[in-house]
Amino acid sequence: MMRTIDLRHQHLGRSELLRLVPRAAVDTGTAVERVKPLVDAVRDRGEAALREQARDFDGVDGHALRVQPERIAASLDTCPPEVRAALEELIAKLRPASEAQVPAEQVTRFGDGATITQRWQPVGRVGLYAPGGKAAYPSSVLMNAVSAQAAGVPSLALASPAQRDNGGAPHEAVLWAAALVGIDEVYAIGGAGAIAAFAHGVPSIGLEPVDVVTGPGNVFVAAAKRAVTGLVGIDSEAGTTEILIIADSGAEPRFVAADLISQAEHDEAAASVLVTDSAEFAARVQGEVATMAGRTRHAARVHEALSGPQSAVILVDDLAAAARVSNAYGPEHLEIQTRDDGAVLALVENAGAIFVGGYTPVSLGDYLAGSNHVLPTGGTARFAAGLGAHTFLRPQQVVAYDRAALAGTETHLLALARAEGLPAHGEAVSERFRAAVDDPAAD
Ligand code: HSO
Ligand code: ZN
Repeated sequence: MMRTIDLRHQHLGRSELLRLVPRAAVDTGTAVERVKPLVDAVRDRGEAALREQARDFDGVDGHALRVQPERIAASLDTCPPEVRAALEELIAKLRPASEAQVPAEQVTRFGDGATITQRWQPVGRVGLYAPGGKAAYPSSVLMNAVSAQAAGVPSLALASPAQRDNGGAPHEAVLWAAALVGIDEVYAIGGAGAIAAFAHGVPSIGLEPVDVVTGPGNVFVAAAKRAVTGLVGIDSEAGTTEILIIADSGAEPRFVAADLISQAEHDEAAASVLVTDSAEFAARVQGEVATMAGRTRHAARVHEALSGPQSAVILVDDLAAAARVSNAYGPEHLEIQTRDDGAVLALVENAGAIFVGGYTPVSLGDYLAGSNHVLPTGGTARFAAGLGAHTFLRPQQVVAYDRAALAGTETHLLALARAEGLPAHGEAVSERFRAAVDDPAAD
């Protein structure tokens, strides 16, 4: 079902690998032109524009744009107990793992009276977007919300499209997640309009502008995030999900096949890639995929994803070559199932998150590992990290010198000020040491 790319007996450089690895093309740039008028309309006309967009895109009219806190809490009455228990377990594991992402304050000293303190300051207010329809994932709401809370963000708002069959409120599962994680500011606003509302604020419904917008969405949500970048920060333009598995003949073909299928279930454009040094193992995985994919609930979607150009089985000479292919691809999710996982892991550079061994499937990370499942896609793992507490933190350097320490810098500082032709910079230091000036700290 998956096409085979044979890279054996070739010594390919990084740019050749980049050309050969399968990759879905997404054109966010074109979508930006389409969403720009929607974003501008919300900026200029606020609530009226949001109501028009809800009518046009969600088929909902006259609903409450802000969900009452009592309604959020009451949603838990409809949450099956086993789902509630699982969401609570996810929160309990996400919290410590996210808090561990907050770096400790670091102080650098230059002698007694000079310190640079590196502190990590949370942003003040965050807007979390949760898609509706095909992708109403309470797990993703928690991944975003717990990260922001672990960072210490004091104000959190959530938006998700109004659902016609839920009285104009967002998807019920989104409300469960909000209730369990403690978000009481929720808006029934969807798509580009929600991103614009977060960025610009909507005074008539009490929606204050935010500093950072995060959360997954379709290409139009990604485009809207790009359109408001600069005015606010964003997490990333998360694209369609990807899994790349490095496996050798010591792995269990059924495990590998099941994991390739699990991510293909998300979307027809999802990418599932196996990289192996064993043609025989590859054939066994292909056999398992063919049997298992036919039995799964979303068989048609899985079939389309696995047989699409973005998915493939890649044959390589050895596991070092497998790691090179993976590094060129920069997968959102990388699984390693080999006889020596540690040795392969040591060769891995680019990946959103790495799942080691036959008993660490990506779906564990999607739900209950305690790690975050909002990860860089489309090769952006080369330079970007997954979502976490750090997404909501800014490093700030706090500089504090006393009189003696400043005096110790004067000669060099004056030399640099002269060299740059900026004498007032030097004066700002020399002025403090003129005879007539008393040391304010001395009395
Ligand atoms: N695999 C998706 C996340 C997800 N899976 C949510 C299930 N629910 C992108 O990492
Ligand atoms: Zn998933």
